[in-house]
Amino acid sequence: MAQRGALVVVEGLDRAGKSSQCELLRKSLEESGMPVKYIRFPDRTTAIGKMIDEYLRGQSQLDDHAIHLLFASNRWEVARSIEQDIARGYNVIVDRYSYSGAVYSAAKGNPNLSLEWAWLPEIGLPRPDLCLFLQISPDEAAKRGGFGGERYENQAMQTRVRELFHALFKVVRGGHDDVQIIDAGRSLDEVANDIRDAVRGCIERLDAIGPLRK
Ligand code: 2DT
Ligand code: MG
Repeated sequence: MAQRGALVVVEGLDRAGKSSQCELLRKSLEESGMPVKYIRFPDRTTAIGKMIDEYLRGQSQLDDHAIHLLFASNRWEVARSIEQDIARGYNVIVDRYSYSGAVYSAAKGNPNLSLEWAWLPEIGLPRPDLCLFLQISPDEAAKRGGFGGERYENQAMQTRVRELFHALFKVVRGGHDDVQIIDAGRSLDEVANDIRDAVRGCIERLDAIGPLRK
């Protein structure tokens, strides 16, 4: 059987360049003859994703816990297909994943929605072999243009999200080398080179990592 693919997650704040970098990574892997699939969360095309989209665009109101669980469900509904793609040898690049899920919900400041609570519905999902956190300073983010009109796209939320991403990565990093922080304040090419090297390193380590983890 062919070697399994790698599950690579790209995380970061808004305007860190996640989507551009995912596209560059996809191209670079494909050019080296490696099979690739790209997915992003939220996946707004499914029934659950449409509810998320309406919420984000301010067209519906939902309890903080309810929307949180919809975001998690939006991952669970494709968990099996991710596992199958990985088993068939595809390297799956994921634009936002459980980390955004836990952090954005906990950043709302609801006293009944802690980071710990927010993480629970993520347990059991396919675990990334590598998570690249694209780090960008508030100044650099501001230079890259104003906020869009969606929920969460405001300064207070972004500041809290930044703090919580760091808090979360401190926990998940313990004992693992599967989270790498990338300075995304540099040029597109510099960032892309670091990402490509990290992902190639991960693909080379797959034998040592063994089967896809939960
Ligand atoms: P995009 O701007 O990347 O479309 O994201 N979010 C995302 C959550 O609150 N929970 C999640 O589980 C995920 C994946 C981050 C839209 C917004 O949705 C937030 C920004
Ligand atoms: Mg956005």
